[in-house]
Amino acid sequence: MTDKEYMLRAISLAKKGEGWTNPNPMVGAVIVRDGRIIGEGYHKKYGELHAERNAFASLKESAKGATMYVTMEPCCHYGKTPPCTQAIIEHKIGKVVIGSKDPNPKVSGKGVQILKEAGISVVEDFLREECDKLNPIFFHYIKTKIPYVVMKYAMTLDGKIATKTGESKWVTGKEAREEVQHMRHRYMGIMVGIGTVLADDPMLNVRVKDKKNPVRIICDSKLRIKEDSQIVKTAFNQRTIVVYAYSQNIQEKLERLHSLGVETLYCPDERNQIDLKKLMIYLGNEGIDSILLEGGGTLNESAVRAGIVKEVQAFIAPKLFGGANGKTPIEGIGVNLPSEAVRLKYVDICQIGEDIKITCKLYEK
Ligand code: AOF
Ligand code: ZN
Repeated sequence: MTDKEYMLRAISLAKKGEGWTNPNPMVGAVIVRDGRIIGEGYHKKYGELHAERNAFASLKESAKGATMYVTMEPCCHYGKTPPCTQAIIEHKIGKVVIGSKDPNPKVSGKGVQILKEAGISVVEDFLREECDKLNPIFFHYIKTKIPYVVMKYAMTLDGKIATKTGESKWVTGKEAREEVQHMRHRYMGIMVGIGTVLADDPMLNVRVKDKKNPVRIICDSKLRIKEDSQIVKTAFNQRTIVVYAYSQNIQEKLERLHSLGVETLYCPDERNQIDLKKLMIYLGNEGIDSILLEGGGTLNESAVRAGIVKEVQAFIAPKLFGGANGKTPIEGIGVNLPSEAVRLKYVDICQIGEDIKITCKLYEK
């Protein structure tokens, strides 16, 4: 096997931690000696051993003089676990091949430095682009403490998310809807507007085995949520935060919601609408590193305007709904000129069942 193949193996190991490591990164490691993989591991779950230490734990022989391929710079700080650099030095690894840099201020180049000072040869930026693709959430969150927001929607080829009567079940096919279930596991939070809750009475949970549920965040400025909605009825099982912006005559309703297990957050802007930027700071402080924004069009528009959206994932179904009144992914009044468009950079396009998924990122401001 080549260096590239060993690193690709480390990347595929890292991916096994998807959804479980947040707000930590996904990391994979492979230990190779004399052309043989003698150990491998990945960061399985937040708070548990790092990839490198899991790789060492899998060894059945000494790793003296071996090469370690690791998708991210080994840490050198005492966090929930002791530094990986220490384990690498103790096991007398001869060479470390690293993909991504670790932007965590506690590491950020110091991991590499410690390894070099211990006489270990270090190769940096190896398959860096592929390794970086594992952790856009971590890279954003560790630097800003603000969640990475992914706006996701499903629309027809003529750009409708519902028919003129408001029906949206279903726009996309079975496979695309299953993919959304996996996406809900991947991100720590899921956010929708009250319009979607009143119209669809959704659960916003994950119905796939061995996956975890995201924290539900409902933007409900006038506190219209119904106490017999699916979301409120299941609030004891899945953390639910209802965000509101009006403060009149709501005390009793707030108390009832609290007794049903719902958390509430008063987060108004000067126009008595929800201040999404402030909300992101609050959620970031709660340890939520990523949010899947599932609409509807009004909240999507506010989120884009507030500048909180970092990535867009659009599912496009080969169908036409037509009608000037069919809902679109982003409502509001829109821009006047094409030159005023929010510009995105293309990341990926793939087919999922009969539908197409396009992923784009917003340019950093
Ligand atoms: C690694 N290998 O597999 C991961 C790393 O609180 P802790 O101890 O889990 O440390 C978390 C930090 O460690 C995280 O912010 C990031 O800088 C790094 N993650 N480092 O060497 C790993 N997951
Ligand atoms: Zn570590």
